[in-house]
Amino acid sequence: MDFISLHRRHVEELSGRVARVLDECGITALTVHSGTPQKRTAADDQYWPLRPTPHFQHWLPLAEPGCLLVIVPGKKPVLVRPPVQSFWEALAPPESDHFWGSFDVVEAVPELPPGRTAFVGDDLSAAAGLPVTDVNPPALLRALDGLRVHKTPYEVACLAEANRRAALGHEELRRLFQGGERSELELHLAFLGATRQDDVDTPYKNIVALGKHAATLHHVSYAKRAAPAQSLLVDAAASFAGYCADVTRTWVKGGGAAGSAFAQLVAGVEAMQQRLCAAIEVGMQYEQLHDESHRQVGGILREVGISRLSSEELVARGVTRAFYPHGLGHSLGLQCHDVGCALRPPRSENPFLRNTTEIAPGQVFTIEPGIYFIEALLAPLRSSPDVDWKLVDALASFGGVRIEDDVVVQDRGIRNLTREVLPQGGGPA
Ligand SMILES: [Mn+2]
Repeated sequence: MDFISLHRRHVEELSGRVARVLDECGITALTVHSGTPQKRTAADDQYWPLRPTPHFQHWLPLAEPGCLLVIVPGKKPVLVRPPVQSFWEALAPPESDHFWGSFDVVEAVPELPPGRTAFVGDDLSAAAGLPVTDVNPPALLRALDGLRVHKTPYEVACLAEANRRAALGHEELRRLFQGGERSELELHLAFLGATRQDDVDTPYKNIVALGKHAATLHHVSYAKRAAPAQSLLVDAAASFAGYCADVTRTWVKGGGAAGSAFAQLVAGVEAMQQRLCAAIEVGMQYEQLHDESHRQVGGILREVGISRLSSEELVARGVTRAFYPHGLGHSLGLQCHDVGCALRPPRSENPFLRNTTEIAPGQVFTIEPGIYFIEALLAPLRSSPDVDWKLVDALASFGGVRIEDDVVVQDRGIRNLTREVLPQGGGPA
């Protein structure tokens, strides 16, 4: 189905769901503001590019400041799009025109029905001039966040397109890494070129880490000079119509005993990531899958020879948490760390887990296990005789491995949006 029809159905479905939410909250009409550019510093007159309010983008991919969406149940949504006054800068036109047909586009705020009208948006000063009764009411925001957990077919198509674009960048970086010595900055710029994105267009700052830099989970301070490295971790993606892909790949090259041990580690994480994807079932707690990933990390540490303890002991003694400190994954959509899937906090031993939902059809989330050599986390274990510290020190120059895909939960099993366009999760470049 084309994007025009998919989007029309998306707005129909969203209209019905929002009408129910408004009714529950006793609200008659909803206004959603697109946002206002933020100043980079108070001292100068430069602004960050607009990141539209996600609740606005849930309806349409328009990244223009000062727009207002007016939703009155039973009526066609109205888009208030004030004429542009600035002659200093011109707004980029939307990349695709598929969404216009679902809205009445006007220049001034229409008359609102009597009753309560809610304002939803980041810029509270924009609410001041509007005839609204409720500004960002928490119960309504929670309910609207909840609507974003279940993705419509339109949203899944946008996420699939974002993955298709991200794959072009990952393929290019794998090729460049395999071909010779490159700096991280050069690889970052090559990713932008291959995906036709400016730095500000990416869904999150590209993570490009050669060698030991991969031990920094969010390595974004790129080395500017080329240097020899046997491993490359790239956590970078693309977006489409406001929807974010989030993809990580880890490549290895060269030989040596440590090189082959690291290659074995990458192969272990790749196989484990695929087993976890295959284990996803409707009705399962996401946190249960996260716990299973720790048992499997324990198994890999044993297989590679980092420890002779059983995987159960490695989990119980907290060893897996030193090598794998982050969560298995998070909800994905209009935000890279999307809302609505962490309504309750994780158990205390999983402090960084951002998804604690029961897995349900229509959810989109990442599956991204990893194993790293982070000295600050390993230092407290150094006195333990149960870890082969010589091997750990030899592997530390590779930094670590992470493999991340974006998956859609279906009635049975999943659709893996990333593997459809990027079949390999990592391994020899
Ligand atoms: Mn992620």
